[in-house]
Amino acid sequence: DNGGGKGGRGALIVLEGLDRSGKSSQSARLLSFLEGKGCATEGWRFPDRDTSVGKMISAYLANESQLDDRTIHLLFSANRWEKRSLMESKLLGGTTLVVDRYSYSGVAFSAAKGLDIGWCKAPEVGLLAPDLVIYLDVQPEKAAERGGYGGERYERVEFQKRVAEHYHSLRDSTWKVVDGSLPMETVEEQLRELAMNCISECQDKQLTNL
Ligand code: DGP
Ligand code: NA
Ligand code: NA
Repeated sequence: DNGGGKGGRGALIVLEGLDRSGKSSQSARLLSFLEGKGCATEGWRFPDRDTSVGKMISAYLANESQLDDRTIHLLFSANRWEKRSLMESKLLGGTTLVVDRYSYSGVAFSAAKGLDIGWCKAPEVGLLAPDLVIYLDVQPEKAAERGGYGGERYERVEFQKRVAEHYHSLRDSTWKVVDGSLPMETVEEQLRELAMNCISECQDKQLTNL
């Protein structure tokens, strides 16, 4: 049994948004909802700080190490590449993945530093394409008010504003923008509906690449 998928593949569902947009709590809520529905689901997140590449990223974000902008960009991308084959086998085996951040973070955060967008996108080409990208839309100022930032490298309002602009330019047909300033339960309800529709629609669709 591959769990609720009626033999079809799992869905690749990505949550994107600024820091403190509510992605992590909403991912967790969505995950337990889908599990409760008997759907084979796993929650993933990028950066995956547990791998050796992820540990380098984590040190960089904590300002414990300094890396050239392009170097850290490629490490974030490598961190997604090192999980690609596992991601593919999970999806083909019928497991839906709810992923907290993906390639769009990669492009938006690096482009916000002034790197060329085309250059930023290039290493993402060939990673698995999401079936659904849910963008939690929160004003940078509002996000900053939410209990403040944790002190990591990118957690500054001016920088997050530029990230937001780049996110907006990345929207495509797989994106659904959800107003992340609505009450948590309302956001949660919208995510449930988007995810359930996506899971049933993509069962017979082929996996594609970015
Ligand atoms: P999180 O663990 O979701 O709080 O993400 C850590 C920080 O790293 C957050 O500020 C977003 C940023 N980030 C996530 N993915 C990437 C990426 O691929 N490239 C860059 N430059 N930044 C990223
Ligand atoms: Na963060
Ligand atoms: Na998060």
